[in-house]
Amino acid sequence: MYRKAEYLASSAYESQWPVSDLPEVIFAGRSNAGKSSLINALTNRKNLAYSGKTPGKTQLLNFFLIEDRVVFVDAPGYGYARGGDQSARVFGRLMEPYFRRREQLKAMVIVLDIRRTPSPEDIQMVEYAKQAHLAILGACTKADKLSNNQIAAQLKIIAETLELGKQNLIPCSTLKKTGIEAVEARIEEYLNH
Ligand SMILES: Nc1nc2c(ncn2[C@@H]2O[C@H](COP(=O)(O)OP(=O)(O)O)[C@@H](O)[C@H]2O)c(=O)[nH]1
Ligand SMILES: [Mg+2]
Repeated sequence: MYRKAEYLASSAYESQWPVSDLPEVIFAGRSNAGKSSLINALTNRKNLAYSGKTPGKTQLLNFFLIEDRVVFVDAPGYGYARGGDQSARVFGRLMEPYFRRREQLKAMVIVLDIRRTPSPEDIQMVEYAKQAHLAILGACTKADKLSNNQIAAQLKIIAETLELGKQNLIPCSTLKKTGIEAVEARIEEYLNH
C-alpha cells in the first residue's frame, strides 16, 4: 500500500500540468468502473479520489503525489450517457495532448468493470497508451461479483477486445480487497523499467 498521498493539482490545459520530473501513472476508465475506489484502495484513503454515485462529474486531470516519488493522474471517467459528442471532444482535447506530450508518463492503469466488454473509449485509451509506448495494466474491478469461471471468461474477452496479453490484466476487488497488492506490485514493476 502507498503510505503517503497528497493532492497536487487539477488541470484542463497543458499549461496547468504540474512541473515535475517524477514518473507518472495515469488511471483511466469509464465512469463507474471503479477508478476512484481503486485509487483510494491503493493509497488507503477513503476519499483521495472522489468515489461516488454521480458518474461523469470531474472533467479535469487530477494529479496526486505518491510517497514523494511518483505521480498518479486521475483522468475523467468517460462513456457516461449524458456526455454525448460535446463531451467526447472535450475529453479528446484533454487526453490526447497529455498522452502525446507528457514525457514522464510511464504507464496507464485502465480500470475496467470485469463484467463488461470494453467500450470503444476503452479501446481508444489503450490505443493512446500504445502510441505513447506506455506500459499498460488492465485493473479488472468488481471481481467479487463473478465466479472464478466467469472471471476467466471475462478476462479472455477483455484481453481480446483490447488486444492486450492476459498477463496485463489483473482481476481485483476493492470491496473484498483482493488483487490490490498485485496491482501495486505491477505498477512498481513498470516504474522500475
Ligand atoms: N462490488 C464492488 N463494487 C465496487 C468495486 N469498486 C467500485 N465499486 C462500486 O462501483 C461504484 C463506482 O465506483 P467509483 O470508484 O466511484 O467509480 P469511478 O466512477 O470509476 O471512479 C461505486 O458504487 C463503488 O462502490 C468493487 O471492487 N466491487
Ligand atoms: Mg471516480
